[in-house]
Amino acid sequence: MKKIRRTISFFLVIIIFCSIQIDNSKKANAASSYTIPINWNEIEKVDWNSVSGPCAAYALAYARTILDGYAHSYTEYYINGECDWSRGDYIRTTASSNIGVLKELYNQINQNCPVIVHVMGPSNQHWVAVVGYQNVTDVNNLTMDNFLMIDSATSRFTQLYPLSHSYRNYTLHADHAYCYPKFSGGAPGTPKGVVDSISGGAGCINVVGWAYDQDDLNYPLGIHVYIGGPAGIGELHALTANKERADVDSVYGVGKNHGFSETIRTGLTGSQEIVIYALNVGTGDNVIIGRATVTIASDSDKPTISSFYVKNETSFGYDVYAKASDNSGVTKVLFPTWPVEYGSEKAKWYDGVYDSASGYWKCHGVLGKLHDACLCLRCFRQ
Ligand SMILES: [Ca+2]
Ligand SMILES: [Ca+2]
Repeated sequence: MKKIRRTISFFLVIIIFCSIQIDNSKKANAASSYTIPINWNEIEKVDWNSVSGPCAAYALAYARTILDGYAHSYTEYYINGECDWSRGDYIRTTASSNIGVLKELYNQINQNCPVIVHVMGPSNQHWVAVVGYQNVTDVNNLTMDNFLMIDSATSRFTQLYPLSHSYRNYTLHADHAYCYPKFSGGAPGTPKGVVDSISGGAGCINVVGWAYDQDDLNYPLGIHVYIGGPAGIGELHALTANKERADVDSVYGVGKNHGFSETIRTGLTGSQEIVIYALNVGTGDNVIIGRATVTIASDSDKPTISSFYVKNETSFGYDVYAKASDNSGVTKVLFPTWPVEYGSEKAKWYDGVYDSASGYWKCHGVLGKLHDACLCLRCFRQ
């Protein structure tokens, strides 16, 4: 066996592919912002509410104008001194808390649905159309500052203001009421899901969230992440929502394994829109569950091998261990080897197996075969 070793190459190169074990300390903490596409020329035709009373019908007119692409008058919805939501195909509902309202706003805006929200001013109740969000870093800690509204109570209604804008001092109305179109949320049976975070890193993005489909709670739902725009425009990356999320189960009672948490490598850099879809099974439609614009830095830092060693030597083979690191994590380590008499053009590549307990990548070498004989004991060269 010693002879075999003398006749083989002692050079071994490791190639490292980056990404899964992201270094959180170096991850850009980008905030999410998104505004529904709006035809402002049409919104201007709706005008502002210069009289007291029909603010709800104005908010509905803004929302329908955005959805339909042409101007609606508040008079279409203002019947006998009341707003008739059904005439705009909107439904009124309530949440049990402020955060419940804000989460629904976030979800609906991601689906390009303007939401009409009941607020309270210093003296009067009021309705506004919420059409965007900004600076969202945690969907579980949304505030009114995160949302952008069209407010019929000002002649500057074509300017988006934060829902909590100081000139109005709005708070969410105590009844937690809001309205959205009947079709929002997709057809019956459409998956439900939330993206908790989307962030950009060096040569990668990181996405965390969950989704399930009521039609088959045991099915690990497909998640499509598009980098650089929505489906048809962006770069597609397919994930599966099958990681444990006990918190989702405790709220919705749908089983624990509906989460996803992935770092995704990409060659795209700079400011990029990320759009995330949950893929329907059974009845319903695919649905957008999150979107954000993040900054992706180029990754010019190369991976390194910090240590390696050989263990378990026998007359049949041995194990090689290597520790690798990179600024955006490591997904794969390949161990190539070749007999010295043939040269590196005969190299054969072996996948290393990652051991999370030790942090080392392992590859098993078998002595006695042409290629498998020579996983090197000594010479790791990067
Ligand atoms: Ca379904
Ligand atoms: Ca790197």
